[in-house]
Amino acid sequence: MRNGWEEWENAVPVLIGFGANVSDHVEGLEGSCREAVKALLRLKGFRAVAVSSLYRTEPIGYTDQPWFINGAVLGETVLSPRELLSALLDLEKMFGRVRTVRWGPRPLDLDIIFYGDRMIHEEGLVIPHPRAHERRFVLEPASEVCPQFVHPVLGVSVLELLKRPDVQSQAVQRWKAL
Ligand code: PH2
Ligand code: MG
Ligand code: MG
Repeated sequence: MRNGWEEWENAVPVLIGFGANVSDHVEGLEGSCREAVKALLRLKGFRAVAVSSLYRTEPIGYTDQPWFINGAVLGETVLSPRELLSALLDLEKMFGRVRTVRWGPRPLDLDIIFYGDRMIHEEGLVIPHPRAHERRFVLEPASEVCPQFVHPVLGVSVLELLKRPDVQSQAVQRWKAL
């Protein structure tokens, strides 16, 4: 007889990165990040294992925008990559995300960084996240929750990636625990 736990035997470890740099929350970016993590914790088919601190991070890519708050949630999921992606996109919409400038300001960005050791290259879904390995705003919080996680394409741990000089040169400051 199924008791509701069996499905979790096949749960896959996943790393989700989050970030925001505009907010109309009364408690600002910290408030939106807290709400976003709470919403993640309520997501059916996903359970959190560890939540990182919040980091203040300089904008990468499109630099003429405010600094971000970034963090990461290590979890496990019984959702497929597509199901997880669509749940995250729904959450972004709930937080008022309207897609305009690529890499531009946003009230909430939720990215699947790792989905176990799966490598996926599909329209709208690339895992591992194609730029995570070169971004300190992803690697620094990730190193708190899964330092030994090995990047399935590069075969290098999060901690090793974080030590690279081109990554270390990006400004990232640990701000506070959530
Ligand atoms: N996200 C981007 C582009 N640049 N910079 C920082 N610091 N943090 C982000 O989350 C971020 C970014 C595209 O998703
Ligand atoms: Mg992103
Ligand atoms: Mg995104």
